[in-house]
Amino acid sequence: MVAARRGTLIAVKAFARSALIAVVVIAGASGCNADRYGAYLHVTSPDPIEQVEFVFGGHFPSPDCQGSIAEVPALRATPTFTGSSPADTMFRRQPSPGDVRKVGGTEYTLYVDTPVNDPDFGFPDELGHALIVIGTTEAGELRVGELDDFDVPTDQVDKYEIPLSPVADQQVEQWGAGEQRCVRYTRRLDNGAVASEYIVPTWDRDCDGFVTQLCGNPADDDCDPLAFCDSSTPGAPNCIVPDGCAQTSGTDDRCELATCVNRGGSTSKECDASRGFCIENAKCSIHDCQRPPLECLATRQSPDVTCHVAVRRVDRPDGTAQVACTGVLPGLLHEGATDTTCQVVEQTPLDEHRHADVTFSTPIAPPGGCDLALDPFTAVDALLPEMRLIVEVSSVIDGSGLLVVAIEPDELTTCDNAPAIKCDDTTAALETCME
Ligand SMILES: [Ca+2]
Ligand SMILES: [Ca+2]
Repeated sequence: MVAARRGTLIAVKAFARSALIAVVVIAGASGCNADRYGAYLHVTSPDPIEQVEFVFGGHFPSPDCQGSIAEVPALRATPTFTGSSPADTMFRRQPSPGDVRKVGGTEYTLYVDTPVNDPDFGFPDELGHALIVIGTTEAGELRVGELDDFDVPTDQVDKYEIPLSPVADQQVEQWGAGEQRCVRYTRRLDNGAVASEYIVPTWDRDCDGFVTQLCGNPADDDCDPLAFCDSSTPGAPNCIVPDGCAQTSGTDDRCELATCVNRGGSTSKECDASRGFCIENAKCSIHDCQRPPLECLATRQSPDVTCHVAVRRVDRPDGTAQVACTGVLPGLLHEGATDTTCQVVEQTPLDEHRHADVTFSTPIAPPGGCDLALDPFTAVDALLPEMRLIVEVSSVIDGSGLLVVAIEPDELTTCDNAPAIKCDDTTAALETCME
């Protein structure tokens, strides 16, 4: 047990390069008579605690770093919890070597000095957006409190009270290792809603130790950046991801997909044998794309063919939307020999925030080649945003390759007698890889 040093400053401005938080500790006593400018966080527990952990959360740097990290459903960031709520929140963890402290008694005060922005981050990193405090009793039970939107002033003293409360086991989840581990805290809000707050490392949101960094010093070491891989267990879920790697072959000009493996004992991902899917080399740069590799490849290619599909505009409670006209006839996608077959291997909205209710298929076209058809769908007002498809085309006579297809919704005032799908260039050259 740490002896209380009432009213005494133990450490002075211990700025950690990666921490951004300078803390001075006043243990035990509630009197903050030092009163340096900054914030005093006074934690009280209903019963004695022997450890307290301060988990500071900041906003994600999405405006400066590409990718909308904050919009990713937080649900996927946690390994065992399956609940989600529209009121869920997610923050980036702002670690400090002093986050976890041994204490004794029922109260503790943490002094927080002016935060110092680390220029390596490349984005503002102000303290005070979110804080979860986790106390641990001698019996190992948790006592939890939180504080949002507090200030760390440079010209005055702000004192905050953070009462801790007992929690049920399922309310708190911590995973990952060390100072950067993830925290989920699920609780009932003042408005009655149950919601979770997640505080997770900026570049390792699933806390499996494999990093995906979009700006600053880019890194691409996680086969699935939003799924926890327990690499200490052979065969654990999310550690082997089919098509998780998009890699350039060293001897020729092709970008190929391969199985991705996150293995224990390594912080990098490994790309195993290709499954034979490849595309032109110049388009393989997807290291800054948060979507699965095949979706990234689909949305970043220049389309070989553009197909127009009839839609109409409908008013929805959340705004207007384009929905597919039903019953439209297929259009000729690719002319070829009579033995030509086509298969849609990827179809995804160009804008990752859009949702598509429709899928496409490629029936054999009567004169030879393949059609592009809208699959029969049952949803009324099925959403059809601008999309990209990757279609594999093969024929004994003409060889095989890929077509990247742009789906352009053509808006009509009515779907009565809507035209068939119209693909602009039905003789586009297939994209093939050099053997
Ligand atoms: Ca990760
Ligand atoms: Ca992962």
